Amino acid sequence: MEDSNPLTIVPRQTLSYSSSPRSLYPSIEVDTFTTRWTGEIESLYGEDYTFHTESDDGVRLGVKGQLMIDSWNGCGNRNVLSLTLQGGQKYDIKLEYQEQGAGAHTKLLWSSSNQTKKVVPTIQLLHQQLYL
Ligand SMILES: [Ca+2]
Repeated sequence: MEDSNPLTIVPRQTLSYSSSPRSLYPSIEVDTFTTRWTGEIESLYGEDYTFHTESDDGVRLGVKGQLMIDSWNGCGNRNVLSLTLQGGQKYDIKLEYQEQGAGAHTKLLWSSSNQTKKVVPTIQLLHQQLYL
């Protein structure tokens, strides 16, 4: 997949599919699909953040142009990434997800000393594009 050809420019939404994203985009297959979401994430505080991905199946997370979590061939993944962010800054972010079969879900959560662990809220995600 190339980033130059998004199929969908999505309204702001969380990166949390409790089932397959097919519920939102019925044109994709039930199994054996990949998605790529790109956009920006805006931090709230200048401090250390922990990003958490939860997915069935594989996931890759890139922040600031660097691949930070690479768990592409896993199943039932839970990954953690610690990163220092500046308050109120915007950072490029890319979340790729693949589904091989059976259950399908993915989530991007964050936590820091000033906020409890939760799905990254919609308002902190900007310029979203989704590649199916
Ligand atoms: Ca699966």
